[in-house]
Amino acid sequence: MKRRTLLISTVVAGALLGTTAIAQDLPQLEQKERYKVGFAQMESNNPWRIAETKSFHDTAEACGWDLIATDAAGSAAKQVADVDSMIAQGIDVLFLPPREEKPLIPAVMKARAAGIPTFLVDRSVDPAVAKPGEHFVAFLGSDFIDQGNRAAQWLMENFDGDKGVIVQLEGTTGSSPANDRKKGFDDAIAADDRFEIVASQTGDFARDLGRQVMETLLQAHPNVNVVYAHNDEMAIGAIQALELAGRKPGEDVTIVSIDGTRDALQAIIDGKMGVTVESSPFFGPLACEIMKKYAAGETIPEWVKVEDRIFTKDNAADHIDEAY
Ligand code: GYE
Repeated sequence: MKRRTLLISTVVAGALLGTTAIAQDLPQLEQKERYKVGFAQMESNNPWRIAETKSFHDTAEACGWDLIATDAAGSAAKQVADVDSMIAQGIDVLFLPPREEKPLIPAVMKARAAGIPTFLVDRSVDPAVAKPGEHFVAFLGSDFIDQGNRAAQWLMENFDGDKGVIVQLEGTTGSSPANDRKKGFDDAIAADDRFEIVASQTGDFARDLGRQVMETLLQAHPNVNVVYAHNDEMAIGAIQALELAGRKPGEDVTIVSIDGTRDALQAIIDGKMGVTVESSPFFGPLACEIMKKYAAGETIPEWVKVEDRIFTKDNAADHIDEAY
């Protein structure tokens, strides 16, 4: 069965904190047949990003979008420039996955000043500076702290050795998923004294860098027997490095990760990876739904939270056909 829509639960966290979006303060969006929509992608060097961009393209026709999609090729500065160019082209609405939490704040502020409603998708910006309901409408995405937490929980429940020596491969430095997936995992694992995190380094969410960093860390910590990667691409890179070094991922090294890519589900089926906590890239339909509600004058929660599943050997084969 194909699953191309995200499960969401809307969290009105703002209401509890007294910071509910005051719709009239934000740029409005009129109801019309067609919209000029900007989607400023950060990079296209991995299956997750490619699937997300495709999801926006696949949604465009049905949602009445004339879509302008750009690719910042891994540069926050180019992503800001891409948003500038979209503003100059007169977009009605902006969907922005900010590569890093701070460098993309100027893009959010410029869109706000130009009167363009902005929705952050899949990653967020530093909430101390740019706020939902004020500078942008809402963040559409996962709870990254919870994802890290669930990866740690699975490890604590399934690790059968005496001592877990963990290497952590972090995502892009300064990005919201890297910050929060680290926090969620580190906080949870600290409660179990079987485990020690001996190294935690960035692999920039990229397979090849994940492999290189793992190669280096293996030399410094040959006794590593757990790898926690902030995404599947780095986990697959780590598996390659481990195998090259004669290790047996899934047997003498437990691999835990996040995303749910096709290669990760295959690695689980092959017994090389233990778990991947889902982080879905299929944001197009959700973006359409929330944009239409906003145009209709509905109040949008500051965080439209995506519900994530978990993939293990018990269900990976059931989901590999829908993976990307
Ligand atoms: O996990 C990763 C991608 O921002 C949630 O970014 C996203 C993350 C995803 O590069 O694979």
